[in-house]
Amino acid sequence: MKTRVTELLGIEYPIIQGGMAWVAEHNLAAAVSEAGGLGLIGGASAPGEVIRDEIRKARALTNKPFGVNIMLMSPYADEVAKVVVEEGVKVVTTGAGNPGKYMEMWKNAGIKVIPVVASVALARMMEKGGADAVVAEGTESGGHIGDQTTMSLVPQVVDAVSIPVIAAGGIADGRGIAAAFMLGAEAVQMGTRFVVAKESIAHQNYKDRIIKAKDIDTAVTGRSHGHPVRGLRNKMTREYIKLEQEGKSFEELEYLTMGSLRNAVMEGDIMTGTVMAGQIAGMVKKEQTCKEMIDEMMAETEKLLGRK
Ligand code: TUI
Repeated sequence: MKTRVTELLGIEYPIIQGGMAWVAEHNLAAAVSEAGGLGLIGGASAPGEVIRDEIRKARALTNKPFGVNIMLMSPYADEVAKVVVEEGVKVVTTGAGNPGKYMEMWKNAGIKVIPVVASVALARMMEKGGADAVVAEGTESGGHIGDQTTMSLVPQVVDAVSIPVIAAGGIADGRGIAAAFMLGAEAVQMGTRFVVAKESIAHQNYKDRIIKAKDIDTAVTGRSHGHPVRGLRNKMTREYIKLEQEGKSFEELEYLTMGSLRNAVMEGDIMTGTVMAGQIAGMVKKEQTCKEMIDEMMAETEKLLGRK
């Protein structure tokens, strides 16, 4: 299935794996790339040298292209932005901010730059700044989110820019991919489904919580202080939202989420940890290899789009 995105990135299938903090490490990224998609190493809040090591480990596992996601709220964003250049990474995606200040450095290094946006305004600004494509990410996504749904955001971004648009948020099977194509997207980015991949290092408790999730099981914390984060409901989200309703400040709430994503992903603490996942978790029902997931989804997509 060729699109401008598969051509731009030199990949077989129009599927990009989300740059999920803690989960998107070299094993998952290499497995997705080996299966014909684009794997990403999540820069998250890790120091530059940790990401350098991850890049080298991924390279040892695959000769296919992979990328790095740079989380712009990270205190190490500047460092990681340089490491990707030094290591000759071919694709960078960004999240949770405006990557404008790094654009020139990345473009000069020949890196394909794909910012994640949650609005038409930022998509337009990114196109002007030289972005090669954008990911339009709807509020159905897990983690840090914007306000608009994928269904309304994607076609509006498609109409506003001429660079290719990658849809994200609420997509976890061939029906979602086909629907995204109908909205004008030329690839999709998926996170939640890949969390439960066999190659994913997420703790079994985390995977099982996603597999058991129902449609209504996510909640959004942090709306009151402007950093909304979607995850699966648990003791932590209930407490957080209760305290937010009582008007507690970000500083007063911070203790609830310190190290909480790591605790959930690495230690399996799904009660008081942060179990980031998208609304589509209710549809993710089994652990498979990345190759099984991608082959199954592409067959379904091609059937629905009448291409096979
Ligand atoms: O970035 C994400 N998802 C994330 S980042 C993350 S790490 C984190 N951990 C704990 C608390 C908070 C964050 C977890 N999930 N997705 C991409 C994304 N970017 N979604 C929305 C945006 C976004 C939002 C506003 C991008 C730009 C923006 O405004 C930029 C500006 O300055 O105008």
